[in-house]
Amino acid sequence: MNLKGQNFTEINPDDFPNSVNYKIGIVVSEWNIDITSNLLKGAKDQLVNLGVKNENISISWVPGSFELVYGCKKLSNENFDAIIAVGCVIKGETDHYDFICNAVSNGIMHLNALGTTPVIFCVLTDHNKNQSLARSGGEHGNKGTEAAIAAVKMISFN
Ligand code: DLZ
Repeated sequence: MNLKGQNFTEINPDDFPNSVNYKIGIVVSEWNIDITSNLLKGAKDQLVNLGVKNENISISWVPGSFELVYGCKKLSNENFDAIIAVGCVIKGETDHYDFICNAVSNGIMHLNALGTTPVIFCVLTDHNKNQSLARSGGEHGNKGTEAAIAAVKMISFN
């Protein structure tokens, strides 16, 4: 599979390996659930579009993006070929945003560096709700869709 330089939104499912037996775990944050449920839908729809069976897609919910790392760590000890972390952090008036963004991105990076199951980062880190809406099915597409493509690509990485 060579998709170098190709826009994620212009993929052809025929260019992908047979994904019928892939098992994917998706961990979703309840915080900003209107956004994260759209990201989840984008990811699920694209996985099915690429041939993954519905029954091989497992969805687990955590309270907020900070908890995504723990959720993904637990799933990485189970029998999944890839895990997708779905969250949405929106900047507020305090430094909370920076701490959560740093924690979740570093945490997921560590899971990838140390583990054997690819963990895909589908966490929006936006300055306002409009930016999040634009990236969860709006004018900038759906980052869940892109995360699904990344997951399938990483499973066949060698
Ligand atoms: C507390 C908090 C805040 C202020 N903002 C967000 C956010 O924008 N997105 C998100 O996913 N979670 C947020 N949280 C919740 C934290 O991720 C976490 O669930 C709590 O701090 C409990 O550990």
